[in-house]
Amino acid sequence: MSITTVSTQAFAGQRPGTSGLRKKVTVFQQAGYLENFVQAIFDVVPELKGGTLVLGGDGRYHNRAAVQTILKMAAANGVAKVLVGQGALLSTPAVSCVIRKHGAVGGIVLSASHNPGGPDGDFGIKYNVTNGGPAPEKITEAIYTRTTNITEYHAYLAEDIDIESLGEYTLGGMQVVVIDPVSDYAELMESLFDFAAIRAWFASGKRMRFDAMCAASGPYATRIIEGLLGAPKGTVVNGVPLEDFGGLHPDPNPVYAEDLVSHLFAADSPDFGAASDGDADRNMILGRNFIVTPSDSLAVMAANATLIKGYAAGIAGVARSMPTSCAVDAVAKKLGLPCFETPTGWKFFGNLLDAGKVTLCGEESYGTGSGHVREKDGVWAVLFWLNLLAVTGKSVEEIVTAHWQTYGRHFYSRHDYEALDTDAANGLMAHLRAQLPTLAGQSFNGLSQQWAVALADDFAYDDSVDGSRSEKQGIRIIFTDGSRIVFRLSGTGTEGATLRVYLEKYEADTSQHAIPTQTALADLIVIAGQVAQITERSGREQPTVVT
Ligand code: VG1
Ligand code: CO
Repeated sequence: MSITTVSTQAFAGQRPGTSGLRKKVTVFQQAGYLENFVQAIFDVVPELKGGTLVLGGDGRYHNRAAVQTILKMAAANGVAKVLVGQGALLSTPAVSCVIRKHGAVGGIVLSASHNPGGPDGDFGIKYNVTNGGPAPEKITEAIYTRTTNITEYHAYLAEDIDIESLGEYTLGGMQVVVIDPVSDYAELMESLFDFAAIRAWFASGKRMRFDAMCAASGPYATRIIEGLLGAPKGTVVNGVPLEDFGGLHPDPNPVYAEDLVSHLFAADSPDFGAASDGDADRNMILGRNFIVTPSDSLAVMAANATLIKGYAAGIAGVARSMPTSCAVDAVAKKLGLPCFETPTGWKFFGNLLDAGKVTLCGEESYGTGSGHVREKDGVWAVLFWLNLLAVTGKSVEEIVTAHWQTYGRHFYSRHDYEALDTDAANGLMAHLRAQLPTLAGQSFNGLSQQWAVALADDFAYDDSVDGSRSEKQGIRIIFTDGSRIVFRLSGTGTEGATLRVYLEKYEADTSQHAIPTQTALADLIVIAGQVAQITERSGREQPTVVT
């Protein structure tokens, strides 16, 4: 066999963040950088030898080159079979679906998700385990440790494989199958949702706009929504994945998906709008003249789950990441469902889903999903909402405002301060931590009321399934009325540090529900700025992105 062993030197800083290792493309283009990380995966997961690996990514620049490198390394490391998405494409939820369906040992996702792409943009790599979900911290830490002392990697010497068309090849003793990225996933969606009802909804003249943001969701949305569900051509826009996402920022929020928002707020607006991110695991939901916050979307899904085919028998429980609003908690309480609060990042939901403790999970960062896979799933969430619209005959706005009437409204916003000086950001967090012992009991003056702190801590999570503990997951300040301010630093950025400030206020009084969100949160915004000394320490008067 023509296997070569290449000596290599460890690179500093290969510790995966919230969702894999993300760096500038140019960092990954250094000789050995990708190879070291991939070899560390093979070294840490010996089961891959003789097993099946799933491989694909969000279509961004450098994916194709990385796939060729990884295929050769997989062959040299004794992998029996690789299922690779045609054109190197597989959305993150599709990787999860394919791992589970085909009994693979794991998968490698090549994605930097919502980060911009192209030669000057970002690249990323993430390992998913046998349940289809992101590797838990125990494994990501082992991979990281291995990268710190790696001295060689293995590769099979061969020509590149044609991954642009479906086919089967052999690379040494390894079988390579280039698979259709959509078909397994589409079949799973059809098993969960009432496609006939959604088809009838479109046939009745209802209109939708799905913005795939020139990223991975395009082929999935086009095949399912325009194909299987009969929506008119043109329903999916920006549906062809481009290596630089057309120069756009594939982050589905009102700031970066502004074009979609303007369509939904125009005179002849469609009934329903949606967008997804780079790797198609996020979703944004819009109605005519209406934006649904992700935290509310999760709560609405939980409250209405039994109306949806795949969840008609009821859901076991719900989980949300700590900074996500407590809207879903209110639903769980009323329906008598268990409700879990986990650290940020989908990897923390895996154990709960595997143990059958929860069915629906969500994050404030436009991520929702269920036990059908082990990743958040953008197109799934959109189909869930479409199914809900179809079976209720209601509009998005009617569904959400009725939800608020029943459960109260959790006003919610996230303020991001991007690309801060890393020392300044760390200093800000240290300053917050230093105040923790004395914050509880203190009162802050708002514009119209006093805000007394009931609890302040650095969130730690004890996994009830495997007993692992994750500390320092975000500073939370909880006020006596349940309102919250949460501070944490992003674990997905590639430039300096990003401070995320999460703001939440509960309002039971229906007459107050139409207040603009930033107005409703005005007191908390001021208090957050004071407690964290945001302007003094960051030099910023305003956040870079408000969602
Ligand atoms: C962000 C979000 C988090 C999400 C993660 C991965 O992480 O806040 O909720 O799970 O991105 O999503 P951070 O550490 O930057 O806050 V994706 O779609 O980028 O894989
Ligand atoms: Co993503």
